[in-house]
Amino acid sequence: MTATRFSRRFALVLVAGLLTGGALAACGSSDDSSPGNGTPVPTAAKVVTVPAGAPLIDQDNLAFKPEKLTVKAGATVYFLNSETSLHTVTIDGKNVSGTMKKGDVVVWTAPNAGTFKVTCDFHPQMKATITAE
Ligand SMILES: [Cu+2]
Repeated sequence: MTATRFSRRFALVLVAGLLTGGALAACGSSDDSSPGNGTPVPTAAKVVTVPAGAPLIDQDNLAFKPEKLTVKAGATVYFLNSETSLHTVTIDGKNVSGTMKKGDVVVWTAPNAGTFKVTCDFHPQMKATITAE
């Protein structure tokens, strides 16, 4: 685990996958899909503390770090965007984060044992694998 150089305190969090309704103007995402077309986008944000030692994947230098993470099934995994580039957390093809700005933290819970592929909608080269066991 090497992603410990940044502060884990008081990061902005987008609660992944739990929020419905509302529409967030996805600033910066200018791909072929546009917001407001019926695709649910997480909107609410709150300040949370990432617990010390919690599973954490850092989005930095256009990469997920670490690229491989093993957790227990049901574990909460934190994702932090620590750079100015916009990113997403997309799990097995489903965007669970909306657009993440620098400092945003997204929480995702491994629903069961298995292997989950993590990608970013904006950067095809960004890949990580979470193994829940
Ligand atoms: Cu990205």
